[in-house]
Amino acid sequence: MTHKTQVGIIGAGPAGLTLSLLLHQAGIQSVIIEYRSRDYAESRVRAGLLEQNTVDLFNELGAAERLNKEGLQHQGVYLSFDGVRTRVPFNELTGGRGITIYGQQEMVKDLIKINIEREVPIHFEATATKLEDIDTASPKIQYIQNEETHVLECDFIAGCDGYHGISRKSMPTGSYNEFQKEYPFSWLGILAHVAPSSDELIYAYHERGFALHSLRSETVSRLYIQVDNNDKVENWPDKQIWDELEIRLTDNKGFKLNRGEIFEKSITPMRSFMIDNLQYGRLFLAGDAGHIVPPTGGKGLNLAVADIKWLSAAFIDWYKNNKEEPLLSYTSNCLPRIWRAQDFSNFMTTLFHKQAAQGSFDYHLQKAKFNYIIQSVAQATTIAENYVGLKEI
Ligand code: RFL
Ligand code: PHB
Repeated sequence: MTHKTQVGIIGAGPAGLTLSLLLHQAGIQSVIIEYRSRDYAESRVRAGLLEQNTVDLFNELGAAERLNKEGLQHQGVYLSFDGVRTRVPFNELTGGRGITIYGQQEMVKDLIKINIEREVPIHFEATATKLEDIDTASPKIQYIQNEETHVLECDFIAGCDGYHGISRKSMPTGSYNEFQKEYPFSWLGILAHVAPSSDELIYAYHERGFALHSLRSETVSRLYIQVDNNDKVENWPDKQIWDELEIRLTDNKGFKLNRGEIFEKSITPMRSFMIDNLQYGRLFLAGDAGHIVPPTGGKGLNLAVADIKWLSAAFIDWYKNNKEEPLLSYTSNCLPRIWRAQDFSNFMTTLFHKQAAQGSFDYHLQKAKFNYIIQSVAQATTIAENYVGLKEI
């Protein structure tokens, strides 16, 4: 079957679902093709940290009712190194800005519900298999659903299909350069039915490796520990995870870890990935399809939403004002912000992970960087403004 729309969107992650709502608000049609089932997309556990800009956009879209009710607002973050803990107060250092903790899967649930209420078509369990004619005015997405091949003809294709999707791979060789950094460690992340042991997030360097204390609600905690790249979830019985978290998070401020039932456990590799061109012809990439940051800065989802802000504005200008320039400037408008987040994510990753022998030259450099946060308001402000997200994106 062949059908038509104005913007064909591949992927019902935060990027694709936000784009469709912004286009709908402007009276522009779109169709989303999503490989996974609705149930799977709504239960995939990932991010939790939303920047102010992201929350503001969901409010503008009328998609923040539950986020405003259930999201947890934080005005600071704890950073700890070898058990010495400091706090970076965002509100003091950034003129009242902060972050909101709200699970990505909750946000995806909200966005899917609102898309469906607004009658935006989402085809679940539909796999985009081929992009055709992307350098013409009538690009096409070939996809398979229920073992049948379909074609979606569009004016534009938005590749919001994540790192493993087909959009980036459909851009011709030579149309972009790739930059990549693989880190020699991964995160073992858990969700547990237990009250958070801290009112704000804690990022901790310990000689046994990094640990992060995050949370989802008054009764659910989200915690991570650094593990080796080839480690397996099966190697980590629950008690061992709690013991390790306790060792790594213990500090000079009397931290006490609450333990509870672990109901989710997974290992995520740490990678930085970047390309220097997000457009080829009528195909535009947004979110993880075009860039990956290690999760230490909490930036991936926020970058995806910020890309979409630019992309939707450019589509709207094209349809409403007959202007092509914003579409042609999409890449150059996005890249500086993405590189800034790449740098911050790499900074946080190298500062808090165990990479060098305890007491070595590189260890002392890490520690000096941490001490500088305590010594210098300028350095603490640099961290605060990057962490909450720069206002101008
Ligand atoms: P997604 O969410 O990967 O969505 C892409 C969608 O495309 C679908 N797809 C296809 N559909 C049709 N045909 C095909 N051929 C397809 N190929 C793929 C997929 O099924 C999927 O539904 O990309 P998007 O929208 O760009 O969103 C990016 C974010 O998901 C990601 O950056 C964040 O989760 C990163 N991240 C964090 N970001 C933050 O801003 N704050 C955080 O606190 C944060 N913590 C994290 C994170 C990511 C983590 N992991 C698991 C990688 C913590 C972790 C542990
Ligand atoms: C999370 O809550 O899942 C989270 C928070 C901060 C990060 C990464 C993940 O830097």
